[in-house]
Amino acid sequence: PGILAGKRGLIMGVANNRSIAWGIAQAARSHGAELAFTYQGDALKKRVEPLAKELDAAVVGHCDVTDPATIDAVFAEVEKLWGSLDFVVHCIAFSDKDELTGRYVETSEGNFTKSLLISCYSFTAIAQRAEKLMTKGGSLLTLTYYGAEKWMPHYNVMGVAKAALEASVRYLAADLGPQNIRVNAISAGPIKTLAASGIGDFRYILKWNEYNSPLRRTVTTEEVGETAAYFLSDMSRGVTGEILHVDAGYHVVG
Ligand code: 0WD
Repeated sequence: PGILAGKRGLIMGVANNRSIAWGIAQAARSHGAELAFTYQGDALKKRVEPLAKELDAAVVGHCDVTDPATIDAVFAEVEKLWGSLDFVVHCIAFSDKDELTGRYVETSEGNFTKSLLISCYSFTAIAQRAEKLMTKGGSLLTLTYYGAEKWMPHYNVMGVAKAALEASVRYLAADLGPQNIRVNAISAGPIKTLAASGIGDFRYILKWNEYNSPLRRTVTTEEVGETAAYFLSDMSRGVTGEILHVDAGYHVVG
């Protein structure tokens, strides 16, 4: 049996088949997990439903993390479906494209608040709901980026949001550890997805990583997915509060 056999998990943040969440879902399924997906809005529903079907997964409804009632609704659906939960994968981030270019100092209060709410607080909001269903322990996983640790061109308010997200991984790990709920993040190297296409000069960033990372290439959603499977499984049972780079080693360089 696979390392995730018998485990049931919720995948949040699939937009299409290039999403990191989709790479994680495929890996989790290949290792034996049973999955449920959320989608954000009707446009994505049409994309997510056929993808879910490919992995024999349930679709538990619309979730826009700026609307707490929709978070409650999808967790209520999960409870109805399974009664308990073993893992949640949070692959959700947003910032106004106009502020993912040029100078961070120009960030507006409105976009700052929205970016932090969607890209950082939502993970805590999800942890609050997941805790109640993780009666036998569990694993919460989020996605971050090197721009949390170092200045990166154009990443701007997302870098600030990811720094806060990484700090919240540590605080959540301490709070939920006594219930054997582990909280970790993968810091992924740049991958061409819908969200990434909003970042200024993204193609240049991809090339830069290709030329300069120790492995002299970028990473794939499959590779992020395999590392995610480790975090979601009991193979990582002694690991919490960790931020692991899956970035072809770029973090040792820049
Ligand atoms: O290079 C990259 N692509 C990296 C991405 C490197 C390192 C980290 N990441 C992170 C992102 O910051 C994000 O946290 O990985 C996570 C997943 O992003 P992705 O796979 O790159 O992007 P995408 O396929 O676009 O999925 C992000 C999804 C949204 O898609 P769009 O593009 O439609 O905004 O986040 C979801 C949505 O499905 N999302 C929301 N979900 C619920 N409520 C919301 C919201 N308000 N806003 C965005």
